[in-house]
Amino acid sequence: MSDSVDYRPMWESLGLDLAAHDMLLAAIPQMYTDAFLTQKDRPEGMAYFDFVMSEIHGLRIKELVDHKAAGGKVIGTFCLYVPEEIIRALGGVAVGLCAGAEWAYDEVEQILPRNTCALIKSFMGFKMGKVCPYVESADLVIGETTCDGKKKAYELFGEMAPVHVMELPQMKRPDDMKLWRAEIDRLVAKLEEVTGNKLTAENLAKGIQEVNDKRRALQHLNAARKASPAPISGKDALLAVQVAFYDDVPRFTQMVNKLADELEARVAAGTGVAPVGAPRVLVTGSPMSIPNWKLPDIIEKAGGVVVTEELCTGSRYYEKLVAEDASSMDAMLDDIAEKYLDINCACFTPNPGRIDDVIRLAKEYNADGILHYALQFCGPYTIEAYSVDKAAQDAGIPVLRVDTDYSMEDVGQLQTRIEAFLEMLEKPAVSA
Ligand code: BJ8
Repeated sequence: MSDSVDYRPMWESLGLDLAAHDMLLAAIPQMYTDAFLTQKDRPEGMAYFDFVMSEIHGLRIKELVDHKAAGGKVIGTFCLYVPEEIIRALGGVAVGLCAGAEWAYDEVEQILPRNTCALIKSFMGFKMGKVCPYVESADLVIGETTCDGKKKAYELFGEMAPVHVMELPQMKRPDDMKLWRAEIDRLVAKLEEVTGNKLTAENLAKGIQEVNDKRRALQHLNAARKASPAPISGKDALLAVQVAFYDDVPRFTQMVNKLADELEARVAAGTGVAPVGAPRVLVTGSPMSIPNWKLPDIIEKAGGVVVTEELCTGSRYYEKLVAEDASSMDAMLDDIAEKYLDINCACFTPNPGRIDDVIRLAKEYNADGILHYALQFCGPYTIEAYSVDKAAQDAGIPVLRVDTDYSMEDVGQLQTRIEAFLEMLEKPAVSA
């Protein structure tokens, strides 16, 4: 955090618990330095992300406060199914809310079962502990009926903050699409009420284009990761997607495109972050919110390189775009409904698209192995791991299944398992 600006009055005005927030801010820099700043041969373009991270509770929050002072609204989200295009079209700023670290679990476990997944406990803990300036800036939080844990937690969250829950179908039949399309209309009505603005074909077309540009920039960046040696670490690429949920959209797009250009030049020059033979890993499963860098960090410190992520903080976020050729507002909303229902979250049944994506991405990115990561007590991803494993075996790709949470207690054991997995993936040296 910048030393020259005192953000404490701003945090106080947002209602943060300053003492608890100080403790949180004291922990993150060491974690960040250890995971990111110790990496060798990082692309220069990562300096922007280092800066964003250093100001994630400072300058970015100041921007949100200024936006609100000018009459704008901040809308918090926890899930990929919430259409950011509509929020932007109505003059709102969408922010992904804190859910990647253990916080105030003692309080959380007073109201939620201990065996609730870490992501849910985390977002409840950040709210109950009053340490997340994003959630405290939000004029509205949008929830969704994805997994049972989230669905029920939003009822409790709604007692502490204004929440609007979107009903997400759990299947993808034509009637489900009708329900989902109606939910999009309900969201538009709610956001119009909160923002005081009216959705039009013009502002929606702009929202669609801006968010598509952001996703295109991430596609551009990630395309470079197909190369060997990989021009960027998995940790840095993950960080770029994590920041996509917080940052100003046009600025982020510009900086990611700049980084992607640099990666193209690195690929052309054969510059990598890991040796050519380093085991290439695809990571798939539950989302990884800031500061959950645990698994990519272990993989890369053990000599592997993560080359792609089939995650909500990965390809599920940037691979698909909203069509840009609709001319009426209704047709644009149809396109938005279609694009979002096409996300392959494990909350859906059946969910063959995710399995296909994992295998396709493993091939496109030349992954030597797949690490399936499920947050402990996450039923959808833990159960779907079986189908991913089976499809990968059929495709001849080794899989390591890891169930973990945000604590550091199992790091030693995970290191041992991951090192053994990477050893198995190492290609035999070609003799002369
Ligand atoms: S679209 S993955 S962001 S729901 S890890 S809370 S599923 S018990 S986060 Fe998710 Fe949207 Fe799907 Fe993506 Fe429940 Fe599992 Fe916890 Fe989860």
